[in-house]
Amino acid sequence: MVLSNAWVRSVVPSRPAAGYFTLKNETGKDRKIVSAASPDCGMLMLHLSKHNGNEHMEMVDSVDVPAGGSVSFAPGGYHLMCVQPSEQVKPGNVVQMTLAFDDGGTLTADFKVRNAKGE
Ligand SMILES: [Cu+2]
Repeated sequence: MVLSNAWVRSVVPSRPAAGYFTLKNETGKDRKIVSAASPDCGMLMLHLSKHNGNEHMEMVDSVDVPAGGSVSFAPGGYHLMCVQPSEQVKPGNVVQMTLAFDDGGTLTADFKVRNAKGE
């Protein structure tokens, strides 16, 4: 699994923040992301944004990452929802987040915190 462009958008400190990344599956086997965790988030949930007139998002149980393929968590689609950001979650900082997979494996990476404009 190769993770790139990992970042968190912090709009208002202490309000829920969304985490984004691109994950490439080079394991040769289909995998699913089944959960996520971070010491700086309280709960870290898998969310999917939907646009049906209003901004709306729902929790998902898992996200497929097919063998040889990749998945993008990006504004307007899948994201990690950092429910209770710690004081570390502010633009310029880096926080660690861990993804867990259906085979029991995990991947921990540094996520750069950016502001509302993604800067
Ligand atoms: Cu969300």
